[in-house]
Amino acid sequence: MSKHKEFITKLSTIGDELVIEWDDGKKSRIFSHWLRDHCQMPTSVNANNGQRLFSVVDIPEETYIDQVYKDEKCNVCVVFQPENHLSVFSQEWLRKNCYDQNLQFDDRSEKQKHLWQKYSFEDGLPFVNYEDICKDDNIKLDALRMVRDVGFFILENVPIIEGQVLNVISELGYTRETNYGTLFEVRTEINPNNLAYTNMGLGSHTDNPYRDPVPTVQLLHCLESSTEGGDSVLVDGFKAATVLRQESEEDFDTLTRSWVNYRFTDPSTDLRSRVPMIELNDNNEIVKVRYNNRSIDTIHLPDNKVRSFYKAYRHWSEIIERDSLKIIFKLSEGDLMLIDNTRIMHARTAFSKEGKRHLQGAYTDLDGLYSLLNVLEARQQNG
Ligand code: NM2
Ligand code: OGA
Ligand code: ZN
Repeated sequence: MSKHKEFITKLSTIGDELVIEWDDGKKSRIFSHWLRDHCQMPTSVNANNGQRLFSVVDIPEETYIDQVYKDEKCNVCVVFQPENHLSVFSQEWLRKNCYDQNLQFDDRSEKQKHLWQKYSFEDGLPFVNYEDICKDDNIKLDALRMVRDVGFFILENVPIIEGQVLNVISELGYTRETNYGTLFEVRTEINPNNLAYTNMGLGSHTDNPYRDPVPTVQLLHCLESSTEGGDSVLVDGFKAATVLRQESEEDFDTLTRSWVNYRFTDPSTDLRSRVPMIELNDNNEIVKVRYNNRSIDTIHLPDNKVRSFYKAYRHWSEIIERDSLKIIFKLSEGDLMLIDNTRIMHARTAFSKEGKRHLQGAYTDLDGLYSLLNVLEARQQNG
């Protein structure tokens, strides 16, 4: 392989665009302002941290490409006027970043996920051994990829010690403290402020839709489990939303466009939000679901929208309780389940008064987990 692999065969300009012809026959057309804005020179981005040193208004509105040529290292040199500014781009950078050859990337989108349903885990649920993620970054990376792709994993052999859930979080990101504490005890209480703290069954839900921003990851660590029942149920909320879209585009649209109020109150708390049950990105791809029938506040909708909302809401609620979408298992003592709370709905079956069931829960956020995933992935790629 030659040192400077030639993969741009021709450079030219047409109007306000740079035209690149690639050796695989592809052609890119890049708007002059985009190119000037993405200048990689040390006067444009800090050489140490890569942060941009100017704002878009610093680029003259009348910017145009005056000259374009390759230097002796085959980098692409572009001279912009009226600044008389030279930008040098590597061919690799241009190919990796130019907007017409690279699809918009959104690691939260349904497009980046492996959607699943009841029979998707015939080879077994995504179990990971706790000690392994602590000792081996490659296994930690695999676990983080499971969060990204299927939305959850179950850690096994987590020491059955109170507070351990916070040690698990510190392996992956940062604890998200809420009114429920840095961690919370999920067990039967007298006079609970939340139905989670009873032996009742809980329907499929995401946690804390009444909080904005919502905690994006939930962990539940099983310390004691000797009751009848109390099984865990998970549903892929993105899959459920795609089923709704297939069955009724109209109902799907209604839920993405109807923002509902959620609320949680106790004597020292009053949390309120107004959010859609299904949230889309700018490409109409599902990026978040929120659902918790226990916490929906008074529904305020315009008169001409209330009937279609109830039709869509009923349809959605019916889909997320379908057996064909559910996986059901029982957390054993020492198991810890970690779930993407923007995607995966969880539920539990009712449990007996006899015996004991004690989970410790806590929240963290996806930003920290994805950041670690990206760092570990880059480290793995660079050997
Ligand atoms: N707890 C367990 O979001 C919810 O209200 C579900 C949350 C109380 C922190 C329960
Ligand atoms: C919760 C919850 C599930 C369980 O605490 O948010 O949904 O298994 N608990 O008790
Ligand atoms: Zn919950």
